[in-house]
Amino acid sequence: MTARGFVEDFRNWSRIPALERFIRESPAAAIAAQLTGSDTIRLYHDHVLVKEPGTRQLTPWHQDQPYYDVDGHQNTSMWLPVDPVPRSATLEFAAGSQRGPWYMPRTFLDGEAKWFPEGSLEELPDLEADPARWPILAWELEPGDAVFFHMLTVHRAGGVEGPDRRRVLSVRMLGDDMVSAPRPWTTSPPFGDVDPPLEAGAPLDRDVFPILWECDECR
Ligand SMILES: O=C(O)CCC(=O)C(=O)O
Repeated sequence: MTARGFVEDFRNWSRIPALERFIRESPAAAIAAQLTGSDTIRLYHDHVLVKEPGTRQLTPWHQDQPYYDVDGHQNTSMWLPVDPVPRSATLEFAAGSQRGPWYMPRTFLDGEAKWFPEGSLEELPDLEADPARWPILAWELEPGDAVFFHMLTVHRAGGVEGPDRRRVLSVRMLGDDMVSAPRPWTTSPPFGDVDPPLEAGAPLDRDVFPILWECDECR
């Protein structure tokens, strides 16, 4: 998907060996196991997010899980930049928002409700209007740094100033209590190719969601 200078791509691990190697062999999945308290970590998907130089476009406040087709709480996304990311262009998180509720997912450019029907989920609160309720956390990052966050954490990212690109790999990972939540709409990213399809509440036991990490006693 491209929105002006914001270029995204998903689910490339099975056709790019270096990406698959990184996802399987880096410490990311072991860190995800520790953070989520899980015995097993599966890959949900990889996601590349590039902001070309001078892309002023903000990524607006949102949660990720309402765009997906998974339920459960033991999950995390790693966001790993390969360029230096100044405070103005980094991810910002509303601390505590991972406890829920789920907020209405909308298209970033025109605020359209393409997923859950209008009125079926709460709208995002005005976070900046209530800084005591919603402390904002954000870090300037160097290549090799990474932030991990829950798929319900409300977050946003700034635009990019000047001549530099902001290239990021995100790895979305699922822990023990995560199950399939089929949707009647096309999710972002789409998983219509999962064969055979998963029932609601089923573990994500398919080759497209490989196990990346298991505790020693679970092997
Ligand atoms: O990289 C960005 O601008 C937004 C990232 C984001 O929303 C995410 O990784 O979930």
